[in-house]
Amino acid sequence: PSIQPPSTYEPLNENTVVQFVKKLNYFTEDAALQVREIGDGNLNLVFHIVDESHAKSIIVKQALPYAKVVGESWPLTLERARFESSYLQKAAEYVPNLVPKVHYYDESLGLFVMDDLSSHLILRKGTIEGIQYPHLARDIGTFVAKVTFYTSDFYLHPFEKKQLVKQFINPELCKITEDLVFTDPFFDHETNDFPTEIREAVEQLWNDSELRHEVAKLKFQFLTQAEALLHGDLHTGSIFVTPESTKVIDPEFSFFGPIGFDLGQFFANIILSYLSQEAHILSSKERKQYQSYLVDTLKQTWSSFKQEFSKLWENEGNEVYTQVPGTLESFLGKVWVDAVGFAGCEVIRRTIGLAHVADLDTIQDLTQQYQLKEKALELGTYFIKNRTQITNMEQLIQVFYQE
Ligand code: SR1
Ligand code: MG
Repeated sequence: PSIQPPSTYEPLNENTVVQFVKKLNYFTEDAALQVREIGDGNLNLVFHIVDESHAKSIIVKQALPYAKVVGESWPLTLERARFESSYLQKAAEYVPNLVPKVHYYDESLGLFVMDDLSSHLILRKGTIEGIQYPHLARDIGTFVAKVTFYTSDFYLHPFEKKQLVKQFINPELCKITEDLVFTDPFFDHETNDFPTEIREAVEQLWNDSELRHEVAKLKFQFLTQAEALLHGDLHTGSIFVTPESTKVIDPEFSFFGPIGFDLGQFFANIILSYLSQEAHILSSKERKQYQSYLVDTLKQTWSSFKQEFSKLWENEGNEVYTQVPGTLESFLGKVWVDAVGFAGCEVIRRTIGLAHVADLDTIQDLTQQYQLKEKALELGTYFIKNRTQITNMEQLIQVFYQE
């Protein structure tokens, strides 16, 4: 279907964005503003606006009426600016220290204004450089636990929950995930992108009917299980970090879905970082240290999530079944199995689908890059097929961790 932006819509440029922010009275009238378009993602324009003399800065993020990564042939609704800013505002109710503050949202221009986080680094860049973030795991575990618990039926009145579900019906962005994460990589589809050298391994995956059946189950869970408000794209490019601070960004894919999806995407991207370190950190001693840090990050993320979610369930659960012994354990068991399966899908799609990760793609030694990509496909397949047998984090880690 063709999507027409409102007639008042225009994509801003470095001149018009300055005129726009001046009207918001965030900067003084006479401020000499410096502006740069810094968007390096797949979808939007991102302007960094600085008033050096008053040490003030801000970010303006504007949706384009198409996907930047592909071009105007892939139309996309501007409403994603609403999903993104509403999610950040919702998350700020529970974890204000873990998201940028939203200052302003403009529907007709498909944009919002938020805190400047340029003191932080994108986590994916940090992990490629081998930097450790001691608070990351606790922060992400807590983030997912709080945002999902407080937007679930375990906490909200069913009327309030359904009202919120309505607000976050996000069909277009969900469709991207349905296609790019759950469908295209498992078929010979034109959006796939992989070197011919690994074609045999990819064809093996396409011919694996057991794998496809399991992915089908995961896709239908994604389509139908409105457990809680999800970020929807929680990879390491959606997290800004310093060693002391974590900020989750880019929730334009937010919607009500299965909680394991956010955790699974995060796990998958940490695991892709683990695999690719073979090429990025050449000293084997330093590599092993960093890989062991990444493994600890996986363990602590899951344990923080579990601990925080359980605490909220016990102290603030409103649904009557939260009081029934065993219900929490069985729900957490479900979230775990889902997370392992979704992690498998994410590992595979980031290797052979449309949207890759720099962790693997920047590996200069192509023989090594292809070997690691094949390993990623094997791992992803194993997670998906064996997710009900991998009952805890120790077992998941054993699948790839060599001490
Ligand atoms: C067309 S968008 C491609 C990918 O970028 C986003 O960050 C999501 O991960 C999406 O799948
Ligand atoms: Mg994004």
